[in-house]
Amino acid sequence: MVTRTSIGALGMAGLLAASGVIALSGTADAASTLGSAAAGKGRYFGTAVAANHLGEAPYVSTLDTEFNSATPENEMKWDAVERTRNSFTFGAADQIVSHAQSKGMKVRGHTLVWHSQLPSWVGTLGTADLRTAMNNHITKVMQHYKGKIHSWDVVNEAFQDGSSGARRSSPFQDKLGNGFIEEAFRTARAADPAAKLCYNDYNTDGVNAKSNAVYNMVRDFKARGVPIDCVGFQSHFNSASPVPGDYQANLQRFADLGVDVQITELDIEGSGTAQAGSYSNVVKACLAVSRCTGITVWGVTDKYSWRASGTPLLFDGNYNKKPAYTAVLTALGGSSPGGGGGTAACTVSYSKQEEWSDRFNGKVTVTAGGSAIGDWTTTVTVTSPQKISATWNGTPTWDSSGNVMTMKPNGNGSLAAGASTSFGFTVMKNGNNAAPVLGSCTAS
Ligand code: G2I
Repeated sequence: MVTRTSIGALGMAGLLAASGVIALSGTADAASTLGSAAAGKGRYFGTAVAANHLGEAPYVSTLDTEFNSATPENEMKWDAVERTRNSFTFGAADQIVSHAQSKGMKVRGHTLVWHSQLPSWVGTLGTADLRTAMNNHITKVMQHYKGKIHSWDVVNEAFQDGSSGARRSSPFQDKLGNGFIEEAFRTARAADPAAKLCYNDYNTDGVNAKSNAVYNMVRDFKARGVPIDCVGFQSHFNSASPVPGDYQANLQRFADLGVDVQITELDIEGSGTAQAGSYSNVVKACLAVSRCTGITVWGVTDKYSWRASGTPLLFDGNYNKKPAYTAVLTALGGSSPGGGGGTAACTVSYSKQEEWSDRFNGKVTVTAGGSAIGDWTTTVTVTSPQKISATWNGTPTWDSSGNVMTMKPNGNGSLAAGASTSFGFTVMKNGNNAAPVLGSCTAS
């Protein structure tokens, strides 16, 4: 492979090193992101967010570009905000809430009363003390975020798996009895009357013994005037637990009780067209249920998923859009720039090549979609203070920051349907080893 150093790149990078602006390709239009496409259908499209990734430029740019709702993945849980009794620490959760608010995103609150990620002191309390502690926790956390949280998971995962339909053992269940759920919802309503109050669980996505038990509880709450506004369906799927055939019917039967339904933690293990098809089915089911108000996926990128080896999310570890992304966007009625009605005219993928202590080489493969293309363009964004010092097999131009490279072919850019070509570049790390972010591929 012939290496051709781009003088233009070096010059621009050197001149504009100070600006530090990160930008994605400027081709996005109203319905070309998950959030904007969902908004067009009157829904939100959110993701779980982890505060410790908010310093990673491609993570943040993907979050900000694509999503219009955020759920703190761990930062609002009991062990994070009240590790010691009545001593509240909101730093990491506040970071996510302020970031989301500054970008105009909604925030889902997750979660107030849950048996897991519960500090051990809670389990040592006697009944009366536990009741006080539970209500104090709900009240203090909700008051802190009053007016900032769209929906709260008030109680999470209170039912057992399997056929019993019974409640799960927890300090709350074991000491306060079945009534703890109702009490938690009443306390929550008093603490922030504007927030939607949700019950959230997994393995309740189809009609089964566990979802029947939740259904009966919600029906009882509605009949007795216990405040509940929504039910969250976590929707963690894999080959052993695929999207149920009666997923939409199950969402609908809950909606028919007079509550909103939300898909709260969606991820689907797999890859390629199979994964894309499952994602598409979930989105279509939500759109078919008028009270399904939004979808949250459980993370931005496969590499930070709680089950990363199952690659269950919409962006791969290098923040490339996966087929599942395109399927979701298409199901939401959006389309990728240059996407020609859902099937991308061309796609791009990134892989890291050789690496040295001070630099690494990247390779971008450009692949034509189902039709031949005459030309292509894509962008590569690096994180300041990184700089691209050399390129090969392409013709680069640069934005004013020097961090965004627009790459076109050398000469003839035509590709037959399904055919690929690639270009390469060297990234000077300057202390930062983040992977570059690719923009969409545009074909003509
Ligand atoms: O397990 C998947 C989800 C099921 N429904 C409730 C969700 O709250 C739950 O999220 C996961 C997070 O995605 C994980 O990130 O909850 C896990 C804990 O139950 C989270 O994992 C924990 C690890 O177990 C801890 O070791 C780690 O310190 O994440 C913590 C923070 O990174």
